[in-house]
Amino acid sequence: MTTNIKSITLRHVELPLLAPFRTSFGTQTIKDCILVEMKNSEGLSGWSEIPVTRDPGYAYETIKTAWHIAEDFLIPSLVNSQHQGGFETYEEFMNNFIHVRGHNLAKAGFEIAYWVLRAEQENKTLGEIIGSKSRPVPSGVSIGIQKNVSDLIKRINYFLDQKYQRIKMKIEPGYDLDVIAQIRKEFPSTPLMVDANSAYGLKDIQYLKKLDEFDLMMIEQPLHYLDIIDHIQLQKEMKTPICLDESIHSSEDARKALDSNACRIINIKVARVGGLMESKKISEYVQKNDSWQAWCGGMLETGIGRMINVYLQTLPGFTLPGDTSGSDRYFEKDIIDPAVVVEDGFIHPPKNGSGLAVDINEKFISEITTKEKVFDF
Ligand code: OSB
Ligand code: MG
Repeated sequence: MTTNIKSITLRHVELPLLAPFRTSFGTQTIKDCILVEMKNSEGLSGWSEIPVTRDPGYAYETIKTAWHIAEDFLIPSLVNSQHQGGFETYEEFMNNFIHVRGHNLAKAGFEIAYWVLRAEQENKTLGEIIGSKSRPVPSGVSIGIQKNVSDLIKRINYFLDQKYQRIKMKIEPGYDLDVIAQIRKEFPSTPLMVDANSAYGLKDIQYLKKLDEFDLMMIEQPLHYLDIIDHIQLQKEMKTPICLDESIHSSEDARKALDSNACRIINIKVARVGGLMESKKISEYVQKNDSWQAWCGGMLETGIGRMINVYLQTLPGFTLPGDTSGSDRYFEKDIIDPAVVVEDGFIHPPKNGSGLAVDINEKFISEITTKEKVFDF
């Protein structure tokens, strides 16, 4: 099926978070991102989200770099190809990005918008178009660093009452072993994991080994954000599975990390790995070995990015609860209708409809848009 792109609109939106989200790399109080709206010649729209922030705390990409890469390279290349007659295949579409190295978050925004638009054109849900069968998605929650342990306990109870299926707590030096020990004591059988966001180094191996005591599902990204090699050494010393997030930028990275035993679990973030097809490849690769698993990470996405994550996780390789929580965990009001809800620990993706199969609240989006540009093809 040919896709004829008529226009692309970029919008920088800002949505206040209900509570600040603190990690070892910084504190976020506002969710900002770039929304991509890709329109075809029949007036159908494919929406996606580039989950960049103002500062390069999690990834090197920011609102400004993603806008620059999109405006000056990705979109002009798409315009040029479109003038030679639309996009016959997915490969034809992706070929436009091979002359840009890196910048996966920006690229993924267009890759996903392409699939959502294709889904709209073929009257299928995004899940169907990426080849998955609908199923309820088990939901976990990621809890930021709190002021003290009693606040953290309150926060965990609040989410367990809502039946979230696993708790992830952020850690950093000084807020780790003691805190985890107290949490484990309070919640002896709760599925629990920790995420260090690269706050430790090889010098901490003996210290990190002590985490094996707490029956954690995994430790996420303990070492440097680009490292695979040092994690091999750490995983050799630890019983607890290591999960890599920041270090994995492609299915090739995932293959190298898993094959070398740098980790046994991959946190798949669709933006970080450059799109839905790369994510699917990783989810297929982990199925080659019984001791490997994958789950879907989060970037505090708006409803648009959140629905994309929901459909992605209906693929069979996603075997653990992910970080996709209900919209009400982040925002007073979401930009989609209905918002994402967690019922008895599960999100139920729409089975009928096309694209994301939810309404996009364009009026609300225009109220929270701080910069907008339309690129006509
Ligand atoms: O490391 O997984 C992470 C949020 C922003 C940047 C990095 C991370 C996170 C989360 C939150 O852990 C996941 C979510 O609730 O969307
Ligand atoms: Mg992480």
